[in-house]
Amino acid sequence: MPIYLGLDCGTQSFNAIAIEVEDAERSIRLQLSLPFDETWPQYGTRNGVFIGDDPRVVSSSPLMWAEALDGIMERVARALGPDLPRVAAISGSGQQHGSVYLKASATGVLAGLDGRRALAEQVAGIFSRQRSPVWMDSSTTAECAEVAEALGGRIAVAELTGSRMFERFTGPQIRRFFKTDPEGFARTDRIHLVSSYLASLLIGGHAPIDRGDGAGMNLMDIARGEWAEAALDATAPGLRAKLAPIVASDTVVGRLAPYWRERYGFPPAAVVAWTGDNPSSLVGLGVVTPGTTAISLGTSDTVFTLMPTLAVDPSGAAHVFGSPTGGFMSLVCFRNGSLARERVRDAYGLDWDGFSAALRSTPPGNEGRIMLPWFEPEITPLVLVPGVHRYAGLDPADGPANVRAVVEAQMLAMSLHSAWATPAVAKIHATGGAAKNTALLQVMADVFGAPVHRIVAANSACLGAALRAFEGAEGGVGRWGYFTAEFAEVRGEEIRPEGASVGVYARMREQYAEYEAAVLRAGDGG
Ligand code: XUL
Repeated sequence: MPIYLGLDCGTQSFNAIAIEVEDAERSIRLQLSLPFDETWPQYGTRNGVFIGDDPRVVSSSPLMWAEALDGIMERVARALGPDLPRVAAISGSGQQHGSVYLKASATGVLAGLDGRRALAEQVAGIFSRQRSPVWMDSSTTAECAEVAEALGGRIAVAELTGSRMFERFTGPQIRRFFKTDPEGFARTDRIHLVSSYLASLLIGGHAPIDRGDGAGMNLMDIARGEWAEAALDATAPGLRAKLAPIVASDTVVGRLAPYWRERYGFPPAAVVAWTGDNPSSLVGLGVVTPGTTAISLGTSDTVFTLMPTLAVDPSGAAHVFGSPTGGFMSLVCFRNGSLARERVRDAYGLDWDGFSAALRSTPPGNEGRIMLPWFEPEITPLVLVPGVHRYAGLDPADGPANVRAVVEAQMLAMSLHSAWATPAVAKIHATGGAAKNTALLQVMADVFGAPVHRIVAANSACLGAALRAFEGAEGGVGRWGYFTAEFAEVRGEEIRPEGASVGVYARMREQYAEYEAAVLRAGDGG
């Protein structure tokens, strides 16, 4: 039975999931997770990154990622033992937006990797920039403004690239490198994303960038899936020549280089294009048919929707990336997620059971009482100065009413600010810590007017990579729905919307939008 390997270079750890798939049989064969700080302490990262003297500058080590790839492949080989020759295909996901800068000598080094010597030792000299900027970097505000200005403003950039200029996106990061270290930029022959860099190490040559991750750069024409010349020109001179071509996410970009056979005994498995962790998660969460949306309830809450046709957030708050299944995906992020829920829980001295009981003891719609839950600055809508606003007699002393108010506010905001992403939500896959809470998922089902399924996915990006390895190598287009749901471990019964509550929330959403608009207009929110 063939084995498909998914790798994931996250922010804090390098991960692997191997699945076995044949006809009706499918199972997870192996799961590994190696935290960078503990496994490779010699690099001195904290939570996988370096924070600069200026805390807006956040980077990691591309050499550490190479060593981690080597280390995880070694452990995978050991764990699979005599079954190693059954590895048919490999794909991966990388933290989005991060970039790796290589000298011209990299091409020869990649092509000549020697199985007798460790990977990191061989690639140590190929970088024209020792540190890779990562998604946590927010130091490029000036560069964002410069490129936006050249391209006709923030909404024009969003229409062209899928997102307005964001500090962490690769284009502004490249521009900052060009401005602050022009010699380093001139020495750079090739700029990779974390995803395409790691794929390059696997195939022993420069791998292309996939449409999913390419959309996180502010450099790709999102509609055409090709480099946007105007964005390249506005970013840095001669950039086009330093970038790999863009390919569809299910492209086989090569085969495992001889290095991996010589060193660990891997077969020449197909390598399917790596993508970003968010597109990969979309698949790992089983969002493979239009109308399905995933909602991840974590530190921040995130809404991911699969979009067969392109739509762009008119407010400029959200992102559009390429979907690995073809088409597009929206990503809308809300910073006041579990943090806001915890603040309310703690304010009334509750535990999570008490929080759920409070939700159950209050009526859907909260008798018209509404909260704007900006305990921290908010991403969607953009709120720079935090503030919690209460309306229609919501009494700060009334614990249960405030519990319901924060949950309803979050669900209403998610529904309101993801409504531009089409098609309408027909089914929700809920994941993340708070998805355990059935009373909360009932509010979700009622606000969205759609059934909710709870998904247990320990590492959805990594699982997505394994599923993509299968799909890309076996040409399994159309078979996604056939097995993703089983791997994504749909747990528990479906939580169905209740008709009367759906109507209550449809009216409440209008009211919520009015309150929100009034605060934003008044500038209280920043
Ligand atoms: C998305 C983003 C993060 C990174 C790291 O835009 O910045 O989700 O992909 O996970």
